Amino acid sequence: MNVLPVLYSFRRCPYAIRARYVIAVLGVYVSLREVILKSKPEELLSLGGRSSVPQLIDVDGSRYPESLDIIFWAISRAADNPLKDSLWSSQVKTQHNIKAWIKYNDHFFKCWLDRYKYADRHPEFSERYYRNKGEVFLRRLDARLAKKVFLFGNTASIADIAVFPFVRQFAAVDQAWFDHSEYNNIKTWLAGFLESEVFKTVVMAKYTAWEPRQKEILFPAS
Ligand SMILES: N[C@@H](CCC(=O)N[C@@H](CS)C(=O)NCC(=O)O)C(=O)O
Repeated sequence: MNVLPVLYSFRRCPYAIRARYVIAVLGVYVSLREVILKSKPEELLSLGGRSSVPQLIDVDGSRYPESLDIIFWAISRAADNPLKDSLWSSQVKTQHNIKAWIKYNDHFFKCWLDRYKYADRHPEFSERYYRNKGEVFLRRLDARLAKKVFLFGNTASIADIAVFPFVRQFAAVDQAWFDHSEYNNIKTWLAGFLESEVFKTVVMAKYTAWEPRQKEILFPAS
């Protein structure tokens, strides 16, 4: 049995980034295992079923195979941290809307992001076509951020944290285009995350691929 919950993670994966971000800001400790997707460790594969990252295995063996499961797990472990109330509203209507934004990201935006990023693998349409499709999401996000600093008010919710790693990728496909785009509210919002200490030094800290007998990596590192 592990002393700490184990988080299988991959540094650049947007799903893993959002899980690590919530874990980091809530200060819930896990043992981080960096995974190379092309050579996943036997310990992850032998769990059976899906072997995507992030995945969390709690000390009692409970398994959380999706980034959102991990985010809610972290919130449930942070009972004494007042920050959890701004990340996840206690109001049912807001909870519903937070989930709707995450769904919109995961099931609509992500699909066009992948095509935009790898337009050469989807030659049916041009890179610009895929970018235009993704901009439908960006326009809505920007309009929302014109009214509030974050999606649900003046503090970040899990919707912001779940979405920003994907917008980061979209922006990076053609950084010059993004920098000159009209999405000024998104630029400010995104920079707030990317330039934060927690993102730069904790969430995106680099680790070598995990090996079974190595020393445990405590995350978030103090
Ligand atoms: N719905 C999953 C998606 C996770 C996912 O697709 N992760 C990618 C890396 S970014 C992955 O593990 N790909 C390799 C695989 O699926 O085996 C979540 O929210 O955690």
